[in-house]
Amino acid sequence: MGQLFSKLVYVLFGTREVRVLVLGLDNAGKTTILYKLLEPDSSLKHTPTVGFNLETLKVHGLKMQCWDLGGQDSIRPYWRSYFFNQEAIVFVVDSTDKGRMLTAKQELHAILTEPELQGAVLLVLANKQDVPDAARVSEVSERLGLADLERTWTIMGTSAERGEGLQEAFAWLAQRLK
Ligand SMILES: Nc1nc2c(ncn2[C@@H]2O[C@H](COP(=O)(O)OP(=O)(O)OP(=O)(O)O)[C@@H](O)[C@H]2O)c(=O)[nH]1
Ligand SMILES: [Mg+2]
Repeated sequence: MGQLFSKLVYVLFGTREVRVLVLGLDNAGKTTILYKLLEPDSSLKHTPTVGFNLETLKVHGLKMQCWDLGGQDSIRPYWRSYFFNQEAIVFVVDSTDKGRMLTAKQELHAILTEPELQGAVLLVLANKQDVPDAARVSEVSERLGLADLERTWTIMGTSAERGEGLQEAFAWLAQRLK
């Protein structure tokens, strides 16, 4: 119903608002990504998110209401409280954290089985590509088992620290959601 209303507003007024979940393990860079997109010149260091941050990004005429949830182990069980009416998932991975790539895979695949998120577009961000020994995008894709996913998805490399790859990634998302 919410999505239908949003699409009707778009047809009538030319602006559409969508809800976007920003998920991933703690320390992946979710909050840094969100605020770098909002304020490209900022180099703020963020403390771990307890609860969530909610910010609206305007990308290609689309208003993205971004729900950036804390990724700590103890907080992850609460993610599902936010799944209602979300049209996209941005799943952020710390490409330097090879020891927790399997955990990231398990969390991602658990989310993707949620009935409320069946229609959601998936954007995976292999973040921290500025770090020399970070896993490359193809390796992250393989380790997360993305190849066989049956939904609209892509994976892109980003560096939130440098602000690289973020505009392109969210532009891809906007195009898919329009
Ligand atoms: N080198 C590098 N460091 C990054 C990058 N993105 C984020 N960081 C750092 O990674 C740490 C965690 O970033 P956050 O944005 O707080 O991570 P988060 O995913 O929001 O973490 P939680 O809120 O605990 O779930 C911070 O010290 C950031 O400065 C990046 O692209 N490159
Ligand atoms: Mg955070």
